[in-house]
Amino acid sequence: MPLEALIFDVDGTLAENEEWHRRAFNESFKAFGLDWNWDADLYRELLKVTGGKERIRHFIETASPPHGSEVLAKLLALHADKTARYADYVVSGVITAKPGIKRLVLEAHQNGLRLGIATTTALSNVEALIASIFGADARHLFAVIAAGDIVPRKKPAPDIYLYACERLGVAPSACVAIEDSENGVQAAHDAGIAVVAAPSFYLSGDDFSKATSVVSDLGEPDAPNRLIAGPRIGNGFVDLAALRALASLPADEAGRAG
Ligand code: XBP
Ligand code: MG
Repeated sequence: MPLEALIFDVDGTLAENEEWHRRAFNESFKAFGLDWNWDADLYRELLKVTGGKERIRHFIETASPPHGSEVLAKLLALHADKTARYADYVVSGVITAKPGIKRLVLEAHQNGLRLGIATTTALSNVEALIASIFGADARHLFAVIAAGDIVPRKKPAPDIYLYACERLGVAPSACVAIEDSENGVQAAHDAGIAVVAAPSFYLSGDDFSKATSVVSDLGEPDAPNRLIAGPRIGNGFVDLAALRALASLPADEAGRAG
């Protein structure tokens, strides 16, 4: 099937940014008078639960921290505070794009592919991040931004990818997804989409066996990437030609769910 669309995950894929989410969560806990701290090891575990609100709820239900039930009653306010703090980090410019992201998005857009985003993070976070990476006109690069609570079941459910495909008007088999996590790969795979995975810092220990190809990052012509698993795509960097070749693989070779 000819490649018609690329769908990008956000956190850990466009940027190596989970550390800034973690800091924002901890700052909000403090601002709400909570003596909670999500250190890096705990956060790696908690990232198995996608969505910030869902992650806080899971933490309360499994770790029984002090004031848990009070926090559940003001979960939306706490999460809104965290979102505002994360946005401040994005606007400050400390969060930059991962290798190859800008190059691939612009190449695909210039060549008429449809671009989408499928993420569990809040819409405002996505808009802030893409504006920071691509500039004020960023919104026009992406035909669809599927984010946050737009679907009731977050990744690893395939819903957000199916929603993005429907809104893009393309069949899943005509798309390639770019992901950084097991949950994200699972979601795209179960939607019937071939996936290129570039594991992010926190999620490098995830199981990426459902991805078509696993690379260290998307690479640049002057900073080649490393193939971790699956068929080689591109020669040191992932470009449109490489993704077109990957999309034309038969479903079994591309590892697409039928
Ligand atoms: C990763 C997530 C998000 C972020 C926090 O999203 O699981 O929940 O950690 O963002 P992605 P929110 O699908 O882009 O990898 O607090 O806005 O949920
Ligand atoms: Mg991600």
